[in-house]
Amino acid sequence: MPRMKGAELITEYLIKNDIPYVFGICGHGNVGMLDPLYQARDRIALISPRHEQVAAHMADAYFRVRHKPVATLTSCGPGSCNIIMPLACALTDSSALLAITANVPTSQFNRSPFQEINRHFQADFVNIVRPVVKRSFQPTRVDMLPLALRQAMTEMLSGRPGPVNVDVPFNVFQEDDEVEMPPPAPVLNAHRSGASPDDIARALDMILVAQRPVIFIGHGVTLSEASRELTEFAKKLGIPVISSPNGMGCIDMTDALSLGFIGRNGAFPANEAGRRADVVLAIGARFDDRSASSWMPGYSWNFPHTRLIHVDVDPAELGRNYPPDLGILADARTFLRQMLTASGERKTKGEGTKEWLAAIAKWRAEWEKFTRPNFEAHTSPMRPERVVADCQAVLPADGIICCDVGVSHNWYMQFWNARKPQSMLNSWGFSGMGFGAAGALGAKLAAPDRPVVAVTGDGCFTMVPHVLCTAVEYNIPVVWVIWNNFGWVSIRDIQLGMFGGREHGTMFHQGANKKPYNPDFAAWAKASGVDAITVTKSQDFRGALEHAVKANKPYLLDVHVDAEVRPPSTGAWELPPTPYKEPVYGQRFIPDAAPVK
Ligand SMILES: Cc1ncc(C[n+]2csc(CCOP(=O)(O)OP(=O)(O)O)c2C)c(N)n1
Ligand SMILES: [Mg+2]
Repeated sequence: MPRMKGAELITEYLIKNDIPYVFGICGHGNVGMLDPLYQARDRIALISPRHEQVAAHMADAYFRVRHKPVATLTSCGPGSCNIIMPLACALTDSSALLAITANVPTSQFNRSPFQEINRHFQADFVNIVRPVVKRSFQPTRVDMLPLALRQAMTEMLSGRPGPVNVDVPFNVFQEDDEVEMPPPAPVLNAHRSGASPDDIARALDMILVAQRPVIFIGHGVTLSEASRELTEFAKKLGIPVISSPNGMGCIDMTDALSLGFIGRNGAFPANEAGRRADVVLAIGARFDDRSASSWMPGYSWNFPHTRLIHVDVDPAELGRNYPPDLGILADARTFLRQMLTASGERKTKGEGTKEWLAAIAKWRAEWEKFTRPNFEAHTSPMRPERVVADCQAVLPADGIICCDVGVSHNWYMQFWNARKPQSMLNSWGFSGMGFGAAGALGAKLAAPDRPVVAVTGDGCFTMVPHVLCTAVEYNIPVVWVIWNNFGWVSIRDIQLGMFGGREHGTMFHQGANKKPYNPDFAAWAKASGVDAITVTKSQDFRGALEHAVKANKPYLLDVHVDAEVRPPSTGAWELPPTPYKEPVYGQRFIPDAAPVK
C-alpha cells in the first residue's frame, strides 16, 4: 500500500472520479490541501472565487448542466459556514456537490482553538451542516479517509442526488499513512430502479381510460436524463406536459404538447389543464406550494377528485402533499421505458385525447392573445415580457439561462421556453439570492461551448458582485443581465398587496426624499475589468445582448425594467394565516378562471 498524506489521497481520489474542478477559498484550516492541488494542477483545477457562497453555487450549477459533480473546498469556521445557504439550495433542488470542509486539529478538539465550534460537541461543523446535506462524514485519521471518501461520493450520486460533506481536521490533510486508493464511486444513474409489472399495467390502465390526462414533470426527469422517453411517450399517447422549473426543457417547450409552468405565475393553459385533468401522471415532481397554488383545490390541481399516479425515486416525495392513487418508486427513465414498451402491446383508444387537446389549444390561444402584445412593446424602462422575449430570440436552443430569484424569475417561469434539458437553471426549493449570478460561472465551466446568460435582480446581484472578479481572473465569459428595478420588488409587491399599499424596507432609496438609488452597475463592472452596457429602453436590449453573447467575454448588461408591471396571476399562492385574496399582486387572468370545484 502506498504511503500518502491525507490531502494527497483526497486529491487523487477526486481525480480518479473524474472531478475536474475544486471551487474553494483558502484558510489556515485547508492550506494543507492546496499543495497537493498545486502538484496535480494539470489534472484538477482550483478556482478560487471571492466568497464561499459563490463557490458552492458554482458547483451546484456545474452539476445541473453536466450531471457530473465537482468539489468545493472551504476552511474551518466562518469559511465553511458561508456555504450553508448554497448547500440548502443544492439539497432542496437535488443537486450534487462534494463539500470538503476543514476543521481544527484533532489534538485540539474541545480546547476551543481558533475557529472551533464546540458548545455541544467537538469540532462540531457536522451539526451545523447536517440539515442541508444528504450526509456528513468526519474522518479523524488518514486511514479513515478511503472509506469516507468512497461512501461520500456514492451517497452524493445515488438515488436522489444531493450535496455531501466531508469534514477534515487540519492534521488529517497533513499526516500520512499506508492507504489503499478506493475504487471510484458509481456515476449518476448507475443504478436504476424500475416499477413492478403490475404497477406498469395499472398505470397504463388508468392513463388509457383517461379523457383528460396530464403529465407533470420535475427535476427527477431531468436528472434521470429521460427527455427522449418522455417526449416519445407524451407524443405516442397525445398527453400534454406541464413542467416544474427544473424539469423545463425535457420536452421542447415550443412543442404543442408543452403547457409550461403551473401555479400562481404559471401559464394559463397549464393551470386550466391541471385543475381539469381526470388523471395526472407526476414524474420526479413534488407538488411544492408554488407549483400547486398552495394546495388550494381547484386552482392548479384538483386532487383527490383527479386521480394521481406519482412516480419518484424518493419515497418521501410519494404522498408528501397528495396521497397518490398509485405511487411508484422508480427511476423516471426506466419507468417511461417500461410504459413505452407496455403501451406498444396495448391498443390505444380510437379518438385518444383529441377533444382534450382541442380544449387546451383554445386556452393557449386566449393566453397568447392576452400576453403576446406586450412581448413587442417599446417602452422605457423596459416591459418585463420584452426582456424575456428578446433573450429567447438571442439565445440558441442549447444556450443556458441561469435564473436568480425575484420578479424576473417569475416572468421567466411563466414565459421562458426551454428547448433542451439542463439548459434552464433555477434555485427553486430554497430560492437563494445569488444563485443565478454566481451559478452562471459554474454553468459556463460545465459547458464552455454554449452561451450562458445569468438573469439576476439588482438585489440579487448586489449580494454577490464579486462574481465579476472571478470571471475576469479565470476568463469565464458569462453574460449578466441585471434586471434593474431599483428594489426588492417581488417582496415589495407582496407587501403592497397585504399591507394597505405601504412600502417599507423593500425599495432602494437615497436621502430623505427617497430618490431611487442603485450603484452604476456598468461602471462597477468596468472597474472590475468587465465590459458593460446600460440599457434603458427596449429598442436597445436585443442588440446589446447579441453583442454581449458574441463578444465571448465576461459582459454585464444593466437593464432598467419597469417595476410597476406585474406578472399575470393564473393560479394562487397563499401565506397563512393571511387569507388568500385575489390577486395579492399582479392581475388575475381570464374571466372564467374561477377554481374548479
Ligand atoms: C439570500 C436571500 N435573502 C432574502 C431572500 C428573500 N427575497 C426573495 S426575492 C427578494 C428580492 C429580490 O430582489 P431583486 O434581486 O432586486 O429582484 P426583484 O424581485 O426586484 O426582481 C428577497 C429579498 C432570499 N430569497 N434569499
Ligand atoms: Mg430588484
